[in-house]
Amino acid sequence: MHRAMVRGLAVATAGAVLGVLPAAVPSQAASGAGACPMGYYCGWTGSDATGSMMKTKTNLSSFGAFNGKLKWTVNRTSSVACLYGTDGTVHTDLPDGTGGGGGGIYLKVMTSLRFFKTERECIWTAYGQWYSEKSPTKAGFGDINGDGRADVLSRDTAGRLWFAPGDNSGRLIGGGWNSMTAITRHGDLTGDGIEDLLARDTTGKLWLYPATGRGGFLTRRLIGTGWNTMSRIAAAGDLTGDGKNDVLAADKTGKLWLYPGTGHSHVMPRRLVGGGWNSMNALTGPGDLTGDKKNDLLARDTTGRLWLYPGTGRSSFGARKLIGSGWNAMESFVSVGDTDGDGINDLNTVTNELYHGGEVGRQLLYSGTGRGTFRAAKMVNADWSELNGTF
Ligand SMILES: [Ca+2]
Ligand SMILES: [Ca+2]
Ligand SMILES: [Ca+2]
Ligand SMILES: [Ca+2]
Repeated sequence: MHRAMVRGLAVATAGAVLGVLPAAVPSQAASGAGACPMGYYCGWTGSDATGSMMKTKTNLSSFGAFNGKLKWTVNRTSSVACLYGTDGTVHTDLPDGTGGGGGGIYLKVMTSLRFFKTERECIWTAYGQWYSEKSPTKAGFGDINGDGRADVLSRDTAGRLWFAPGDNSGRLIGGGWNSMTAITRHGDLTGDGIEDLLARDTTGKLWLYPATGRGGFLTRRLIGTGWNTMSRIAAAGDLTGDGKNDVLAADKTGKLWLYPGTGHSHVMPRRLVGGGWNSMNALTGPGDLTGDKKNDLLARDTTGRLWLYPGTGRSSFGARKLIGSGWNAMESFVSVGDTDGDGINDLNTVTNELYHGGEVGRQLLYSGTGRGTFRAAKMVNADWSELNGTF
């Protein structure tokens, strides 16, 4: 399947990713797309897979004799093929399986190719580039490796989970995370003072991944089963006032439940917070936003309004306050504490197609005032599209 990369891609990056790679070697004349073996990317000098055929299963720094001559291609690999042109054009070509293939005027300038697991790697890193200032106060949560900078976890469309420590770099945590139907953070649940990770798999098991404090995770522990009855799972730090971090979950009937953490990788019997939470389609725990040192909750309703639920520190929330409307233009909420270095918790978001008429994948910073409000959004990065979740 051919897809043009759009959304304002930085064309100038194309040259930077190319190293010294073997050039294409012409193959024998072929009479159709079927001549392209499985596992290969093939190109032809004629339309509809006619003329001379080139094939490759490795990156090519040059198409050699086929530079500027291709009229038709098929991708029989299991990778995304990224084609780069002399004019800076980048074209992504998804795997075609046994069928597909296609051509277009864009092929006229294409001279090199690289294979990746995800589309966004044609021009970007596999993870969203994340920068955070060192916070003068202990983040409480948001800082997985304990260096004072809030960290972000980024899942790519191939299911790899990446650790982004806040200096625009990223490190692979591991693969297979697309089997998780919910991922949330916010707090140490094991009692070692290091922030951990929670994830629900497709069978409804809720897993705790104890963090090492160095950006990695230890062998997971089962928290419980039956969590498929929950439409949303969130954590907001300690809500009960005992200093141990807790878990929140809204079930499919709209009840919001609080699972008090024991601080020993378990949760205690749940308590009902309230009903009617079916009107909310996002929950996120930003820490204390109101300045009373009690953790709060943000919830977005189905009309796009964002509500602040101030925590009482006694397993409940006070009267909610409206933050504003239009928040349905957010794909993800990233609540990782203070990220601009003033010691006050902030909110970061990633935009979807509703933002400014289609500006997908913008990472916005809403700097907290510490009084339950945010300053106007600042766009920090424009390259957070085509991810499968940011946590
Ligand atoms: Ca950190
Ligand atoms: Ca821990
Ligand atoms: Ca508060
Ligand atoms: Ca801040």
